[in-house]
Amino acid sequence: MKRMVHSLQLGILLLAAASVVSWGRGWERSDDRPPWSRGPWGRETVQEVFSPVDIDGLCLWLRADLDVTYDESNRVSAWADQSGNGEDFVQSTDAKKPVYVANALNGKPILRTDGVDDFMANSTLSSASKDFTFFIVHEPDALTTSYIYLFSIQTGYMNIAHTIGTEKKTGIYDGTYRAVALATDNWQILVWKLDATNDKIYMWRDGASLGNKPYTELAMGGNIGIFAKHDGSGNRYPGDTAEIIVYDSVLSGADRQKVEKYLSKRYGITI
Ligand SMILES: [Ca+2]
Repeated sequence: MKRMVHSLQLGILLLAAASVVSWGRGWERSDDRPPWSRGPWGRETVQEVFSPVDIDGLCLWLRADLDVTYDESNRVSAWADQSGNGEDFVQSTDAKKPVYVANALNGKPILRTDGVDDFMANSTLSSASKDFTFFIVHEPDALTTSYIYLFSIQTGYMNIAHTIGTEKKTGIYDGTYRAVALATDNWQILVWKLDATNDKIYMWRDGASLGNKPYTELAMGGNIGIFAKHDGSGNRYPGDTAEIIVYDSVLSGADRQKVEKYLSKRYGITI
């Protein structure tokens, strides 16, 4: 009789343990929230699930599937930062708001900008670092305008495209246009690594190196704009954007690949 009680108790314990494990994995596999907002068991149970917050230096993280504020016409007034720094981007003028489009890329939503007047602003994001790594998942509609900027500070810009002769090049403007590679208008994971120690910008598209160019250090601060110049006054981006991740550090090759794999899996973009 005593042995039966023991085995009954053991069975209950095993059942309880099994339900804790499967609940924890369920949280991780859903991948609906960044890890800091998940339950503690979820984070500890499955270590192999990567999140951008796992790498030091994350200063901005915008995802079109989280914390996007839009009205009945899908016009976006706020895109909330997931890095934990509260660096939300906003737009209060209806005509300048991007449009939220559900189920646009691998079942996930995107923000669509018209290239006419749309942009979003942030006046508080700053960093003492001169090293940065940018990841932007986007698809330009067209590369017809002379200059197209995705992320702009007052002294520099992440170019999607600018015209050199008859060619459209992607790179950076740091006081000088640094054309790293030909621009393309497909869905892509584009990476800019701004290395202040070596004074170089390195770029990758879908995990493949695009090469490098000299780079003069830029400071992150002041008015910052996405989808246009920092003040929205020009060089606007017509196209779709799914996710923007920025570190104020130079990522190692292994860490860059972790982020690329994470984005590739989320959006079904082959790297
Ligand atoms: Ca507009």
